[in-house]
Amino acid sequence: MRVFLIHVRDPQFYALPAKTRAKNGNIRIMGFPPIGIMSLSAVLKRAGHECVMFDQANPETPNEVIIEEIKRQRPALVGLSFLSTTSYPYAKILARQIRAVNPTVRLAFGGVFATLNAQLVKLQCPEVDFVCRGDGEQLILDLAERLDDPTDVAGLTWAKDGELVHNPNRPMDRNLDQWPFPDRESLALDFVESMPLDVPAVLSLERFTTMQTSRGCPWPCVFCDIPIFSEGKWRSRSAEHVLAEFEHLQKLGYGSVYFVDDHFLLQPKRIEAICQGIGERGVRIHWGCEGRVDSTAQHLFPAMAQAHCRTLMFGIESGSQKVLDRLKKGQTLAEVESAVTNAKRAGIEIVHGFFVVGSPEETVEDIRATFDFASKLRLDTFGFNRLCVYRGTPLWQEYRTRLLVNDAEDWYKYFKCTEIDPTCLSGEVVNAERVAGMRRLLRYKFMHYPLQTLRLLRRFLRYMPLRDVVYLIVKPFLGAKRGATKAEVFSRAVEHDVSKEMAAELTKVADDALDQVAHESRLERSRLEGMGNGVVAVGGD
Ligand code: B12
Ligand code: SF4
Repeated sequence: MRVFLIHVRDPQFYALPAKTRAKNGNIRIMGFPPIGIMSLSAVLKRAGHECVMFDQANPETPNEVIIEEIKRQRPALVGLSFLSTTSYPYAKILARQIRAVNPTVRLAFGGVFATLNAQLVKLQCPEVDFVCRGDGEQLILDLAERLDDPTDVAGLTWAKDGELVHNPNRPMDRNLDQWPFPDRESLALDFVESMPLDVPAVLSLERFTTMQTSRGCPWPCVFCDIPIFSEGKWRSRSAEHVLAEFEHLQKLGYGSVYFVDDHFLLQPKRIEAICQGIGERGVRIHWGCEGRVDSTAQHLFPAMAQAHCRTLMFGIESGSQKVLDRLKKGQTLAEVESAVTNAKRAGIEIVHGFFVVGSPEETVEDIRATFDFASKLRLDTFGFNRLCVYRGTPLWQEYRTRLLVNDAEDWYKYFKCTEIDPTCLSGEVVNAERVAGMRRLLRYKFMHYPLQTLRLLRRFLRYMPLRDVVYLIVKPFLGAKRGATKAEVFSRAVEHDVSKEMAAELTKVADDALDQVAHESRLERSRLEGMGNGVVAVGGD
């Protein structure tokens, strides 16, 4: 069977060095590869199906081109994969455009957002035949076998005789080693490693990809839907399987890898075996991962550094214990300090902290405490995002009870907490504190950790023009927001605030206005391409 798989992105979440091509002729994109569809493609191909992938980060395959290909190649099934609330409007538009030209092709949605909102999505998008929930590997194989009567396909939400059918959940499969490595070589794209896109810096121009070595997280942080998506379980691939993938990637010429695991640092024995294997097998790939600060694997940070772990990212969230407790983060400030110190002592080159501001019950003093705390930590990089809420998280559930959101009307929207929660500070105050806090933090870093800061800047300078690095540093001191500058870097993420706002607004647009928005965004895209500054779109998390 011929299957098309499309990774639907909102254009805010990648950057495109438009004029650069890799040695193999591929277009180079700064962002994460679409590992979801790459995983499914490998599974389908192994089972003898034909699979064609499209990533919407590729400027050469906008909706119109994909639709032409559907008309030409007539796949039996088209799977649309998207991650989050913000890409759902784009997925809807594409699904409608496909349905308009082909009334019979089977359309399927999958990914975290679709999983957590399956029945509502199916009702809102009748043109989509199937909403696929949870892991997709076995599901897509089963679906391909039973396109005409998917009654027995677990994990599927569909309609029969006009009635919604919600098949039972698929039991969680712990054997992740059974699946082939993702199909990374079938898209005409190469990816460039950057910091997570809210830190607008290119770290390495080596061929970059992502890997998933484990799935899920059992903690109860109120703003996160992973525990619900993963049914509170953590599952992992064996060290042996991970090492075999590393060797495979090295042969293909990859130089850097980021793990998209929700919590890599969970099982010390597995980490130890991976690090040991990397040394024994001569794997030279640089890698990065995320984990909790209360990990019991911290004695392995030196082994990780030795095994080429260059980047370690912690969800620190706040410098106020009160706020951490409100967010049910289950960690203490002391744990944060010791994890960051241990990671730096171990020689991990870049230790990153994710923070949020604008949390419920957070005061101005709490925000200031957060920036002061971040200043004193030996972090190399940091991101301070406004806390957002979306359906599927415990916080959304709380807001429902408090009548701050209406599940029936708001389920596909996402909100900054400051917009809807009266226990939050206003958006203006949070933003003003954030700008002031960043200034203080940068000043502190330059004065107290000059060597660490200079080393990092040197690293950025290897891959970014000087003027862009300078802009990155002085931006927090400039005050008022500026529009896009000519001096944009590989990543225009320094400018991404405005586009992010626009993407968030799009989640609130009524269905019938979406097509107009899509048209405008195409025009905007052409405008950016025409600017010729080497960058088409931007990202941020
Ligand atoms: C890496 C990542 C990113 C990367 C981008 C990744 C990319 N490919 O472009 C970056 C940093 C850019 C990013 C950005 C954002 N992210 Co993010 N991201 C993740 C993360 C950590 C991993 C995703 C991943 O690669 N998974 C691995 C692959 C293998 O899994 P998968 O894609 O889910 O696919 C599997 C199944 O879902 C299924 N499947 C998927 N598609 C399909 C299709 C069909 C037809 C079928 C049958 C099955 C199927 O099969 C696959 C294999 O089992 C997830 C957390 C998570 N655990 O999912 C958050 C997550 C998806 N992100 C999230 C959010 C909120 C965002 C942002 C909106 C953040 C922000 N406020 O700015 C943006 C928006 C991005 C966008 N819309 O494009 C939320 C989504 C929550 C929600 N309900 O909306 C998550 C769940 C994290 C969280 N708890 O907060 N993100
Ligand atoms: S924020 Fe991190 S630690 Fe908390 S539940 Fe989500 S993945 Fe787990």
